[in-house]
Amino acid sequence: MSSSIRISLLSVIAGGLLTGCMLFAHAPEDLDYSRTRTSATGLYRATIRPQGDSIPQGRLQRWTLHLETATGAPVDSAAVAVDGGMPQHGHGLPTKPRVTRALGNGDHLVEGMKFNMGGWWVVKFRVSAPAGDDSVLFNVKL
Ligand SMILES: [Cu+2]
Repeated sequence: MSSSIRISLLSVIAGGLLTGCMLFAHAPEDLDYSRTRTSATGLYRATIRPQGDSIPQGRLQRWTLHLETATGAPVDSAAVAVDGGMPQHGHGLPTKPRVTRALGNGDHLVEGMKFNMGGWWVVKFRVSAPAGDDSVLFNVKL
């Protein structure tokens, strides 16, 4: 291999590393941190209400998830799975939060939420209800 080829290969590798680091440094600037969001295919509107309204770091917490249909009817009968993680770190949630019960009027209790570091998190709820299956994603910044 000639030395000029070796140098250009090295610069490609270095450039790739640099780009990777820059991706890790900042969350995308256009992220929507709204606490009310529409599900992926538009079947539901969901609102998260963290306990005490703020989202602490490193502490187990309960959330309320409010679900309604696109036309605003509360959704009480639903199976909801919780997933999430930090897209930039490639890891999931440190706990396995669960929706443990319906509280009425479209509200559902989410137990076992925990965020063990600062930064950009996503929390995804997969909803199975009579109106159909859909998922809704929230961005959370700690
Ligand atoms: Cu992380």
